[in-house]
Amino acid sequence: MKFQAKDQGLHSKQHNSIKFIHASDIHLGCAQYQNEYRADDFITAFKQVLYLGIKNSVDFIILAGDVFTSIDILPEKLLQIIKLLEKFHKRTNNIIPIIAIEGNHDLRRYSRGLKTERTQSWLKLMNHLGLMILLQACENGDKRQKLEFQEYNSKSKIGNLLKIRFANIFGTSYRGERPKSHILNLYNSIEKKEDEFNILLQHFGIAGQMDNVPGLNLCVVNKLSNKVDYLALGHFHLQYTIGGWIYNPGSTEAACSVDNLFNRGVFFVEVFKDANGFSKRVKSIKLINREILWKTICLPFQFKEKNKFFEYLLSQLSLYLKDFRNELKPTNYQLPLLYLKIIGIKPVKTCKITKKEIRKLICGSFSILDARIYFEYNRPSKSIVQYL
Ligand SMILES: [Mn+2]
Repeated sequence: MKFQAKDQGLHSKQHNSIKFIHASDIHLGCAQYQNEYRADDFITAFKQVLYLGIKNSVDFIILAGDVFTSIDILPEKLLQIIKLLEKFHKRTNNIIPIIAIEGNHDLRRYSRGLKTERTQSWLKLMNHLGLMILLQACENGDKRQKLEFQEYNSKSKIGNLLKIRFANIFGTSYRGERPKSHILNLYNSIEKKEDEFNILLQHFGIAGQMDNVPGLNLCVVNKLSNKVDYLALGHFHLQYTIGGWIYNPGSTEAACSVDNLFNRGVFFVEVFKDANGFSKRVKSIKLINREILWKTICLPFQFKEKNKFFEYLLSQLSLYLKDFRNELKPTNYQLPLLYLKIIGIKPVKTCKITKKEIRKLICGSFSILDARIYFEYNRPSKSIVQYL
């Protein structure tokens, strides 16, 4: 596999420009709500990332961690991902490397409730197979040792720095909530040359970008701006950019229900080099994700019979879902996923209504992919402005 992007008609003819796609938090293998089609949505989003790479004739694609959602994945899904990557490299003559780092989800230690001895990840397998380039430090077992960037060796498949034309791509794995010292280590280890464009791949969030989610202090991270031209982040699932050099694209599919409320996508970046230095153009591209519906139903009185409750539920939903009666295939992203909140007066206990039953009833009555049910009884409907 050739890592040096050669001009084969696919890349831009200008050697003074570099193009790349920056994506993050793909969460491959996510089997959300135990729905197989939903699991495929995450692979479909990844497919779109790869397609954008081809369409824009990029020099490389960078993935800033959480490429896989956990170490548990069904063989069928893994095979699907491997085949997708093989097809991508074949179609592009191996000239668009996919460069990744491990996020906290890639490095999960738990497998089916059991804690594994050491951290392991599917990205190490992808790296071994030559389907992705995993930027990681060589394992020397001594974490106190100074961080050193070593150029990726295509034979040993080891290294944490990849050079592509005038771009240097540095990357390290996620290892817990980063202390300030990590930024200092990065600062001391990264070499900055005037005529080279430094990209740093990291999996952490910046404090203040998401409510109630801890992150690194911007003042600390800002120190890197002398050494780094483009800080490619992942971790927070919503999109943000800071100071014209820090970029976080957000998750490619909604890995949890709140992700649906965030602005998310991928970045298409073009870097131009001229006598005055570098200039860049960063475009945020939205991906096509599964249609999501939010609905709140308020129970106006106490239901005493299950059948009456179900009748009411269906009549309320049919007003809302009447347009979704046409038969769409589950693979079609327009077939929606429904988030249903039931509020108002709780039916009597003897009704024994379960979420499982409601889900079955709704999925059997309307053209939807799946339904998630939340009971929030006995709250005044007025106070509920929006879901979540
Ligand atoms: Mn994530």
